[in-house]
Order: sequence, then C-alpha cells, then structure tokens
Amino acid sequence: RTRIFSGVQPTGHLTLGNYLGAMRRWAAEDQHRADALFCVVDLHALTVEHDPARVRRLSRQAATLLLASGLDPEICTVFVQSQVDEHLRLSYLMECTASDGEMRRMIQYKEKAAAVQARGGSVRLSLLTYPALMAADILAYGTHEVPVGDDQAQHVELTRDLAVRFNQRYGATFVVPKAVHPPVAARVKDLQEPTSKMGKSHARSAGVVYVLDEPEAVRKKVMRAVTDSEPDVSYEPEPRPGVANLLEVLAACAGGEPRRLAEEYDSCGALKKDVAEAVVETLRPVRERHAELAADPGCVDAVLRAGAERARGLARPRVDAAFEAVGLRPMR
Ligand code: AQP
Repeated sequence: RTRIFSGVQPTGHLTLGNYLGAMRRWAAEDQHRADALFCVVDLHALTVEHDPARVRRLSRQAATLLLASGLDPEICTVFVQSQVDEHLRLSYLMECTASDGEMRRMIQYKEKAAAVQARGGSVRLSLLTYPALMAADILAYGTHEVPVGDDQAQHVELTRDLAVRFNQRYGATFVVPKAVHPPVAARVKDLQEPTSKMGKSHARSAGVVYVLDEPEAVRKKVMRAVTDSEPDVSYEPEPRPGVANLLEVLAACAGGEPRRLAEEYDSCGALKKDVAEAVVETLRPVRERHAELAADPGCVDAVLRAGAERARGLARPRVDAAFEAVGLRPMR
C-alpha cells in the first residue's frame, strides 16, 4: 500500500496557506487512499529562536487542528515528532550522507538565515541541517509520497538525492519518495505582500489569515488585501500578484478556475467580499471542531500517544537496518 508522510511545524498558528496547501487534502484524500502518517514536527520548531512554553502550546494546537481538519485517527496516524526517537537517530545518518554545500544551497535556509541575521540574531546550526532531519522524517517510514505545498519541493528533492546516495553506498535501505503538490493553492501568498508566501512565522500578521481567526478578523484582512491600481479584475500572476492570489484563494475555497472566476468580477471590492465569505465558510467547520476537541485535551493526548507508538513500530526496523548498513553495531 502506498505510504504517505507529511507534517506541520509548530512555529506559529496554522494559516490558511497550511490549510489549503496541505491539511485539507490530507483529510479529504490522502488518508483515504494510502497508509498516511501526519506529524507535528516540533523538533524543526527549535531551528529558530523559540520559547519553550509557546512551542509546547503550539504543538498541541497544531495536533488538535489536524484532527479538527478531518484527519481520522482510526484510519491514519497522527503524532508528534519528538515522541519518536527514530527521527533523531536517522537524522544523524542523513547528516553523514549529505554535503555541507547541498545544505547551504537550500532556498529556505538562505532566506531564514538572512532574516535571523537581519534581526541581529545568530543562526542556529540546526537551521542548516534541517533538511537532514526532514529527510529522516520521510525516509524512516518507507514513504512513497510527500504531499506538501510548493515551498517544500526543494527539500523533498534533496531527500530523494540522499535516499539514492545512501542506497548506492550501503545497499537498498530506503524507498525513494516523491513530492505531490495540490493542483490549486500550492502557494497561498501573504495578503499584504503578495509576492511572498503566507507564512505562520511572519512577524507582521496583517496579511496572514490564521485557521483560528474569528470571521470578523478574516473579513478585515481580506478586505485590506493589497491589490494594485487597475480598476478591473484579471488573472495575471506576474504583473498582478495580489489579484491573482485572491482569485486562487477563491478557486481553492469555492471551486472554479482562477482565470474563469476573474471574468465574473468588474471590481476588486466585489471580488474581496466573495473571497472573504468563501474563506470564512471554508474555515468555519474546522474552527468549530477545534473548539470541541480543545475542550477535551485528554482525548487529543491519547490519540497522539497511540500515534507515536504506531510510528515507532514502523520506523524502528528501517532505522536499525540503516545503522547496521553504515557499519554501526546491530541494536539487538
Ligand atoms: N502559503 C502556503 N501555501 C500553500 N501551502 C503552504 N504550506 C505552508 N505555507 C503554505 C504547506 O503547509 C505544510 C506545513 O508547512 P510548514 O509548517 O512546514 O511550513 P510553514 O507554514 O511555511 O511554516 P514556517 O516555516 O514556520 O513559516 P514561515 O514560512 O513563516 O517561516 C507544508 O506542506 C507546506 O508546504
């Protein structure tokens, strides 16, 4: 059976980008068509300056939101990365397989390192080695497919390279996975800065719609979205990124195709109104279910405990085999 692995980082509150680009399809399609594992990748959240209590809180919130978005622990596995040691064990072997140069070429590393330096902070070494841990996350499970937004394509490509290299050096150990991207909303843009992606760790939140935003806050953010000075509506991502982003979000939330939808509007104001309502209605059931689940944290904990146990059982034999393959003494 096809195995799927994907994750979210508890580096901030989950956004509309996370939902449309990833979580929604995990729930609607992926968990039904494959043996799927979904992970709150909390170790990755430590690659930038972090507040321990906040990471703990956000991990729980992210796990609760995964369940609220429709992941069913009866048919898929939901767990927290740090509760399964195999990720860290295999991550080291991935660091021993990757080169310094290929890590430094990662766009996300360059961008995030530059942002840390611009704030006068020091770049954590783990920010550089992040893709080794991500490769371990994926390869530990014999994953075939990694459903992610566009922004993660380069990391999955590196994971493939590492799997192939490891297999060539030490013998067939890992499945070589591939990334799969959603057909629409693969990259939702920031409403205030429509040339960059909507990200949960952005300092300025005016352009970021969070899954748990109140409807009024969603409407406000969408109505204030940056467009351009043209009076009409057309779908032209290059010259008109703001309008194109709104049309893509509308298509993702209410159906349709961005270019076609553009023909139905003669002003950005009318478009924004419909986008706002479509987003509010898309997020409403998730917010409601989140409120129910958050009222019963014991239940979420039990799901995560069972998920970690299953994940451990799946990962351990392959990671043990990888340890042996590189020349370390067998575990048992
Ligand atoms: N804007 C987006 N559009 C479409 N998909 C997105 N994803 C993230 N942002 C968008 C997809 O959501 C999944 C989980 O993302 P993540 O937690 O690995 O990354 P992030 O939300 O981008 O979080 P960061 O790195 O904490 O935030 P920023 O970017 O602000 O620094 C992934 O499948 C991702 O593709």
